[in-house]
Amino acid sequence: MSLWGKRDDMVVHERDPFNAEPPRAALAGRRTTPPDAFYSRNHGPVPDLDPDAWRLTVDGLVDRPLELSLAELRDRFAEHEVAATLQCAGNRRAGLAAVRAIPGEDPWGPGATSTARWTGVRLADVLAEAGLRAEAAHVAFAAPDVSQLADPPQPYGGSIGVDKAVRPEVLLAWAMDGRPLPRVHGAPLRAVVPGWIGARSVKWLTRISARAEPSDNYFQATAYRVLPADADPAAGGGISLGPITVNCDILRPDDGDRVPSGPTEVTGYALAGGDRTVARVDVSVDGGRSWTQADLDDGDSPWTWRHWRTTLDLPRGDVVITARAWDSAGAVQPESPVHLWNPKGYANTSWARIALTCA
Ligand code: MTE
Ligand code: MO
Repeated sequence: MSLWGKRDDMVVHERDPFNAEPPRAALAGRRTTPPDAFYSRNHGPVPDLDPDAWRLTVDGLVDRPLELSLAELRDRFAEHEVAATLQCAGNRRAGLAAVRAIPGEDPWGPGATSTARWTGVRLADVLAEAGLRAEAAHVAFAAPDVSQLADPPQPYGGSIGVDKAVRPEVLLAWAMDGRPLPRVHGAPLRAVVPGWIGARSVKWLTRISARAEPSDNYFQATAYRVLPADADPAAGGGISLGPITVNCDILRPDDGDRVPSGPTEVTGYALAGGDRTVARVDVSVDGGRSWTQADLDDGDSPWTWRHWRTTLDLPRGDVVITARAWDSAGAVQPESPVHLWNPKGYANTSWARIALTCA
């Protein structure tokens, strides 16, 4: 039986809370990810909110606090659509766990990355209506789901800087690919913060608070931070993750495939994050001594991944293909996950790698 309307071949890390990613093949060559293949990352049980009873509170450092029903949100603000890729900070954690164990965290593969067209209103418009005060420096999101894995249990939330919050791409979305948001993806309303780690795109949104400081929610203050390798993850500290850093993966062929030798099409995606764009993707069959530049598609918006493709002449035997993306600021993915290992296993942006057997 399919879980939460997802494909049967999803890699399910946990059933409850539901955490699942699509196989590479489900992402390959598709600009948007069908909802039945879109990864799902949940820290607690999925809430079942009655859309008629649901209200969004906007408070904190604003002149006119608001309480809005879904109908009021739709009537009072202009509707916008943004195509955006979400990527979990735990994407590719398995590559870090191979360097050194990461207890208590799921070993996500390459599939905690998916793209949709999101429809809703601009957070900027709602904040303007509420009269955002000059002393507001952060905008916090809160939701009713509670993680039982944290000790003590913790409700979900997070925040983004006000500079990002007032940008036109940041939405309060009620639809995904033109259909009502599925429950598991945050119905009736979620934040969509393109270019930032998925954790800031808070689902089942019930409260938006303008603040002088970042949210003190556990998932902002303690989790989703890159700690020094020798730190105790429960102690917090470290670097708070916001904008994504440049990343890519190989989507076809799949890791472990047996393929004929000779000219072979290799495809994948690259995602820049923040305000940057993908500038180039290099692909190598000799561990990075020589590189071929892949062809990149346009991407549906500045906030989506770009798919890339190239044809490589594969020799017989065991072949490792690597890929690395460069962004518009000249940053490139680091070679090895050894450079990136951190106690919670976030932000593995090391070179993409697949191993093939070529006959
Ligand atoms: N919002 C709430 N309320 N609860 C959550 O557990 N998970 C976050 C974010 N928003 C989460 C949440 C994380 S870590 C990610 S990566 C994205 O939602 C995943 O969004 P998706 O499940 O729609 O793919
Ligand atoms: Mo995430």
